[in-house]
Amino acid sequence: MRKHIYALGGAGLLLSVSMSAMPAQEMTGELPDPPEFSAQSEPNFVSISDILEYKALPEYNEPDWVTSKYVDAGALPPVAERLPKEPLVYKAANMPDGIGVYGDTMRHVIGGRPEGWNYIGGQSQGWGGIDIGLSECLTRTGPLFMVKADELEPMPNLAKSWEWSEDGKELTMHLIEGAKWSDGDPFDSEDVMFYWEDNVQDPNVSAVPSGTGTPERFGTGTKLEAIDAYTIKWTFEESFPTQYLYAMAYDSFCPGPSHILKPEHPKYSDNSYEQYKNAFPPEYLNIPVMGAWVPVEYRPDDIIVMRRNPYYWKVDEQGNQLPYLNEMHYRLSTWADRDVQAVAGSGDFSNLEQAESYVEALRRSADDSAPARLQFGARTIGYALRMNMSGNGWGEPDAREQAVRELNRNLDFRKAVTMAVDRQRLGESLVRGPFTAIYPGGLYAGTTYYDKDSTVYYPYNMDAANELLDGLGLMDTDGNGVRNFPADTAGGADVEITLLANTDYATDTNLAEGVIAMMEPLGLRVIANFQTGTARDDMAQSGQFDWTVERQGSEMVAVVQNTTMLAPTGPRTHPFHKAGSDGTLDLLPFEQELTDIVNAFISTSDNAERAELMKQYQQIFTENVYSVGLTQYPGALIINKRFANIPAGAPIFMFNWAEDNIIRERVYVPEDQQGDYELHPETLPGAPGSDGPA
Ligand code: BQZ
Repeated sequence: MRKHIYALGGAGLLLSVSMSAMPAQEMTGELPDPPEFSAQSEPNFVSISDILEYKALPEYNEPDWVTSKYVDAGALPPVAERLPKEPLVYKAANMPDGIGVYGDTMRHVIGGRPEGWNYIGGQSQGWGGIDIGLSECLTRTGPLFMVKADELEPMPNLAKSWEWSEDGKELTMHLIEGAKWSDGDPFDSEDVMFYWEDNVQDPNVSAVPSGTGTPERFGTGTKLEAIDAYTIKWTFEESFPTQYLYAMAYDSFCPGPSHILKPEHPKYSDNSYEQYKNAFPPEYLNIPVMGAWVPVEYRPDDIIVMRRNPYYWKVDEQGNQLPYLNEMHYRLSTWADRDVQAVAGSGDFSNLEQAESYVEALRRSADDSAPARLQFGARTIGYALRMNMSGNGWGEPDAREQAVRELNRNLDFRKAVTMAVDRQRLGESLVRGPFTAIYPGGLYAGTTYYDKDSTVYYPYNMDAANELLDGLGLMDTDGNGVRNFPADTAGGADVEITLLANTDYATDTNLAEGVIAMMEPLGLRVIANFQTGTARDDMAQSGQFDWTVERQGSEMVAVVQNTTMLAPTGPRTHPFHKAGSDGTLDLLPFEQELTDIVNAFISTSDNAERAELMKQYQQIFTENVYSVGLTQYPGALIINKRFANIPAGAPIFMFNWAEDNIIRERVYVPEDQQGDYELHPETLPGAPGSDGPA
């Protein structure tokens, strides 16, 4: 039975000092092992050189209709002239089903909506693989799930090779030579420098839509310069910070078409930053891309159709220009509908990531006649309750919000919250069975750098939780069942906390509602602030929240991807602690320790040292309840059975999402299984005769 210590007068809230009567060790407990759940298939581990190389081939091919309707008609140069000197060549031996054939479509269903095509200006295209397909980046990491652990390094992509200086402080990168944007304009270092100088370095340009394209992602003080059209040089403060090669992949270093974007940028026009960001609305078709498919049709709330890029700079070993698939659909629906349509066969692809859909998806896919195969991977989907840890103004808090942040910054408060969460019940509320696991926060169990002995777990314990809040002087002074701030804080009002969550996913809101309910016996009134995807993302990135419940990024799964986001290593890098209005980060001592560990991890290439640093990271993170882990479970790739070249063991989420991991440009449909799904057959983006409006 919980006792209330009624108000002893206006005792100030000693927010920075833990006052718990219960010794810390009594609150921790043995972390239960996750229920046994083995991934259904394992990758065939290879070297990067087994996957691809860059070389000139004796001849090149393209779909016959491109030759007859476009090249022979003089609308396009011959394919050999549309390709770089040494295209990126995918090796047949690494293609699960070998060299493919042209034709057919991949019908995606997505829950996001396109804001426009200015990805590097901060716009989202609706996620679900659209931006991944459009935005080719200097390096690539999605397919790294199939690369041998001892050879792990980002794959070359637009940067085809690189070498470090003797002292490891300079990295010279060689760009692919002669590649072109989908409108024929040359790709070169001008595109790279426009992205770096006028987007990443310009604080007025919102970082790429996921908020990750900020200077600190590449190290404090890092410089980048163009040596010539196809050579760039990075200069770092650290020695051999190979980590930053991961940041040069999606989503943080994917240059845009400077020949189209630069004239709209405020530095080169009379445009405002808002006008620059919105200069290419979804209706603007045939935006030049380096990706395999180009947007040719947009019907609001209905569909985005993309057609093959005639200048795509990748081929197979027989010289066939990729992609094999002529068309991409992105049906504008909901994320839950993506699962339903993929299982039913009216869609082709889904990342089964909402645990509520698992049982039905498994049931529907169990039948031999089911149109799609469902393949579970490791537990790489995880949710946490994250608290706004800024005490100096990030997101411009009012008095109540500031008082909540001061609570967030108090360890006893975070311990009380974490011990009020019944994780077993939370996981079972999503799906019963061997899927969900108790997740205490920090790095995910089962991934490379995880160490259970370094993981501190505070089991469900309502009595201890209430005792901690009593000890913080948060009393229910008006007897309405909700604790109050002390009289000298937020006017002694009820402790009300807003909880931001993404309504695009049932899982996000279900977990948020579970947390809200579990805070009631703790005397905290948590109020739902549920927003749709883009609005939620914008509010989270700009600090307009007290707490969020959200699915975490690849930094918790892969560690080497988005590493700088593991701690507040820069003013704008961390998901729930960015700099205040004065540009400074008011880190708590343990946050500074985490930041120092992450920076040390980035600065060393010694694997044993990196493993040790991540154990320290996990210990400090979980001991201090940096975020309140909730649940963790495996995702499953649902893909229509007609597609070939789907790599074994492709996770839906690890270094990136499956839309990147499966290497869609190599995926094909055998001729005898091709569907009649193309909406603009035998057309090219923007070229004369194409359906897509110019
Ligand atoms: C996968 C992914 C491909 C973003 C998005 C979405 C945004 C976040 C996150 C996922 C969607 C799908 O995730 O849920 O399965 O297809 O697109 O980009 O959640 O709201 O901001 O980080 O990737």
